[in-house]
Amino acid sequence: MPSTDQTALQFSALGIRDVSGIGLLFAQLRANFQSELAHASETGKWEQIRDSWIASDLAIRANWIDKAPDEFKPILSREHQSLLDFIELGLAVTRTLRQLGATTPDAVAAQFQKLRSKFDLELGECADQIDIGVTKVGWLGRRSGVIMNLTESWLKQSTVELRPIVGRELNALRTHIETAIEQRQSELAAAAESQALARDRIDLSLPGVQRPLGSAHLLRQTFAEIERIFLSLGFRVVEGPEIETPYYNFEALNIPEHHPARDTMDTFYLEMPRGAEPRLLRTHTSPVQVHTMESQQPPVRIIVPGKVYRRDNPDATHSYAFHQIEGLAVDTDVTFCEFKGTVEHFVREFLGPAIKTRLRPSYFPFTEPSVEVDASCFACGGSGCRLCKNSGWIELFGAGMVDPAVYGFVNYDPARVSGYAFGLGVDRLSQLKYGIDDVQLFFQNDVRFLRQFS
Ligand code: FA5
Repeated sequence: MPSTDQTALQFSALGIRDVSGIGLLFAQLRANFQSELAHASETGKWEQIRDSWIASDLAIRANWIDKAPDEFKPILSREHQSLLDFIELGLAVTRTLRQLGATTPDAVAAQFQKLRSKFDLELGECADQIDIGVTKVGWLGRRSGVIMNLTESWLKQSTVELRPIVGRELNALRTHIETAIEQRQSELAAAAESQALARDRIDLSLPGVQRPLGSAHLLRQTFAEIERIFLSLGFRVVEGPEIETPYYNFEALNIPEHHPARDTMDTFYLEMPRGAEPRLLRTHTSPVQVHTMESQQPPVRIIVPGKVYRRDNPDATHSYAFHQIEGLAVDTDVTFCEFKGTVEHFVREFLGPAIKTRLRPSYFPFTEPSVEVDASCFACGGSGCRLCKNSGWIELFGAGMVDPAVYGFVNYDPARVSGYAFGLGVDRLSQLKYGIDDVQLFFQNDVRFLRQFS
């Protein structure tokens, strides 16, 4: 018998090093006992088995518990006790009631009550669903569960008089076991769920995750500001292509080939297939004047925000890619007065109500007369300082009345319509307004610079 063989060994000879080894050892003993018991019911050698396991019990105490190192003693005692319970239960349920001395209804009831208490104790010690599973198999298992054993040895072997009582008690015990297991299972599931909920609980007192919020680039803010002013005057925002033909960028704006104005607007040309019409990056937003007038009849009141390109060397006031907002108003009765009033209104809105405006004669091929719009210096109020180079005035942008020659390119009747146009350099206006001495800062993406305007 392997069980007794093992129990005859000293604990140190078992080669056990940890708690799980002890668990396995006792699991093995339980399995041995059960198989011997199954065999005993067949052969009737029950008394022999009982005696040999009582001997094992004594050997476990003497050879294992007493000889084990102190740290293993408690677990050995616990496992030993549970083995004894297991043996006692096994021995009880495989004998007949008569063998157990239960020959009256009260004695039968007492036997069942003992089992019920045992079961309740065992179930109460179940810590998780696995423990419950083991208990369930032990009590309800079809092959060698307690109920199955009771049916064979208690019910089937009982006297005719006691059988109804045994049957009733057995049923009551089975129902009790089933209900109690179910209840304990749902208790454990609920406990596990509330534990999980507690683990996952959102702690509202924790500091939030701070995500850095971006903000519009200063140039975008200037665009928005300028658009707001002109939208309030009834202008519409339109956009046009950045890749243009020389016709729209120059010719239709009254800048024929070899015109000296082209020298100030050299740009980047695209590589095109041989024979194809040349394409360039627009040097100003003015071509959108032409596109718009081609596609609609007056009245036209548009502003055109966008990117433009020139072959300029980068410095504090120049970039090869920069931004403009074009303005165009054409109708049957647009006067120079309306032009001047609009420009003055814009400058006051954009730079402040105290700012004065001055128009200075200038030249653009597509406006006649042409002007440069100057504003009184907002840094010194007009008395002269470094910003205005002691002139008291700051140059803001170019503008003028639309040259009648341009109407010829878009099939407008110059005798019937009149209008004005202007071209704002958005980068330069932002530089002026916010005191930025280098236009390159707009394109370097240094957040220390950008944050100042967030
Ligand atoms: C023009 O581009 C005209 N199309 C403006 C215009 C429109 C006049 C309608 C009349 C009627 P100009 O070449 O001056 O104009 O450029 C306009 C503005 O663009 C300048 O005042 C300046 O603020 C800005 N600018 C020009 N070149 C650069 C550059 N390389 N980098 C940054 N800003 C520039």
